[in-house]
Amino acid sequence: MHYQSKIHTILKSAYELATHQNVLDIVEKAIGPNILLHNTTYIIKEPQTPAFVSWHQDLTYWGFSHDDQISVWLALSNADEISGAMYMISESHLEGKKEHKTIEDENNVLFQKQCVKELDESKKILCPLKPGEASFHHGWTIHSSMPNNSNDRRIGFNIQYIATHVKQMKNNTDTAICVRGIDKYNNFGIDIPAVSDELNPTTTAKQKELQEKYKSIASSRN
Ligand SMILES: O=C(O)CCC(=O)C(=O)O
Repeated sequence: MHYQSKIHTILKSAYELATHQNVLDIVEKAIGPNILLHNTTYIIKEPQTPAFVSWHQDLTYWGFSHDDQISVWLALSNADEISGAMYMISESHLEGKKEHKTIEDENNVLFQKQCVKELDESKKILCPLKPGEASFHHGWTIHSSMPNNSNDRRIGFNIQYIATHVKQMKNNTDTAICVRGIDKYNNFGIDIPAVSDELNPTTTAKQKELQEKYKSIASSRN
C-alpha cells in the first residue's frame, strides 16, 4: 500500500479517516465549507531504511487553478526525529511557488524526485506526532522527511483536499469527491469511495487507472 494513490477508492477505512468530522472541521477552517477529497496515500518507511522525502511543495505540479488546498498527515505510528517525522520550513506557505530541481536518488520517495532549489534550512521545524495525531499544511509549505532509523515502521496517512471552485488546468478528466458542503462547479469527475476493506479486483483495477492518471497529470508540464 506504500505510496499508492486514491487509496480511499479501495479501502473503506481510508475513506472513513479522510471524512472524519473532526478532520473536516479543521479543513473547513482552512479552505471553506465546500470540500473535495482529491487524494489519499499511505507513506510507509520500513524500520532502519534509507527512504527519505526531499524538500518540496505539494502544489507545485498538481495543475490546480487556485491554491485553496490543504494536506493532512495523520500519524498511524510514532513519528519523531528518529523514525523520520516531517520537517517544515516555518512560514514558507506565505511565499508561494518555489523553483524545484530534480535530484536522482533511488531513496527519495517522491516519484518525480523534485527538490526546492533554494531554501533556508535554519527555519526548519520538526513536526513530531504520536499515533492518532495529525498535522495540517498548505500546499506551498516546504517540507521534507529523513530516513527511519527506528526499529518500528513509520506510517503516515496523507490526505489532500481542495475547495470545490478549484479547477484542474492540466487535464479535464481528473477526479475527486465532495466530502462536505455542495459542489456547484462540477470541475472534477467523481471518485467512488470503497465500501469495504476487502481488496476487490474491480476497484483495485480502477484505482490503478486513477493512480496512472494522477501521476501523468503531476508529471506533465502543460
Ligand atoms: O511522509 C512523509 O515523510 C512526507 C509526506 C509528505 O511529503 C506530505 O505529506 O506531503
